[in-house]
Amino acid sequence: MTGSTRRRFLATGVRATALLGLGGLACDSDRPHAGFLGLMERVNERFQRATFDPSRLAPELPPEDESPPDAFPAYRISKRIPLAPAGWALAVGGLVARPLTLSLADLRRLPQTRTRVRHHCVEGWSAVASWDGVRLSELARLAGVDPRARYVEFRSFDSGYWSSWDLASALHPQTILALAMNGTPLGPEHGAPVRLYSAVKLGYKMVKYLTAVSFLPVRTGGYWEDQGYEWFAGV
Ligand SMILES: Nc1nc2c(c(=O)[nH]1)N[C@H]1C(S)=C(S)[C@@H](COP(=O)(O)O)O[C@H]1N2
Ligand SMILES: [Mo]
Repeated sequence: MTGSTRRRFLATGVRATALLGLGGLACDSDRPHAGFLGLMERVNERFQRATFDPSRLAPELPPEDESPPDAFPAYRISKRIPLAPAGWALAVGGLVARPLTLSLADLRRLPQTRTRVRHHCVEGWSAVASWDGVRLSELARLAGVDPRARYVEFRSFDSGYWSSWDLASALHPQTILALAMNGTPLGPEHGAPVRLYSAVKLGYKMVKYLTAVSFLPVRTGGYWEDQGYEWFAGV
């Protein structure tokens, strides 16, 4: 499959899974991934994990492909723009040898990487920006991730929005904690002070307004994932 065929195939899959999942939700609101649909979701995760190639880089786009700033939609679940609480710091923990508490200044001192790829939202829009920040693999190295960790959970101060990822996608070289968008510090619309950004996932996996990153032995869920959206959501 070519990249674009695969993307179209996956996008259709995501939409189908979302619809099926929401149907399932109506029957069993406490356990959206229970029963047959839960089984299908697990089969889907296995398939996606098996076909995910952690060494394959998504093509980086040239600067001229960047969408004008007002053409990059901002999306969040809170009615008002969430503002970082006083004394904000990012907690990195779970199955790690050295739990970390990182201020924005700490994150700025770490090696910075840029990624510029197309952003895909399941609501039907896409846009391009460049994102600068610290590779999640760098944080994993600093914290000393335990070999028993297989998943990573991301929490935020945006009405509790959260998501969880497979470890391989989280450690992909184009998965970063972004501090800047299009060369300027991240604004409050796009997740300041720090958000997750990645070339290998759909928009809803990239948690903005981060508070905590936890390495875990088991898979958890997420704000949209618990409402029936596909959990793996690879691009
Ligand atoms: N905290 C938080 N992160 C979030 C969301 C959200 O509502 N809250 N929305 C997700 C969705 S659906 C998308 S498409 C992207 C949008 O990022 P943007 O607002 O920078 O365009 O953020 C993702 N991360
Ligand atoms: Mo989205």
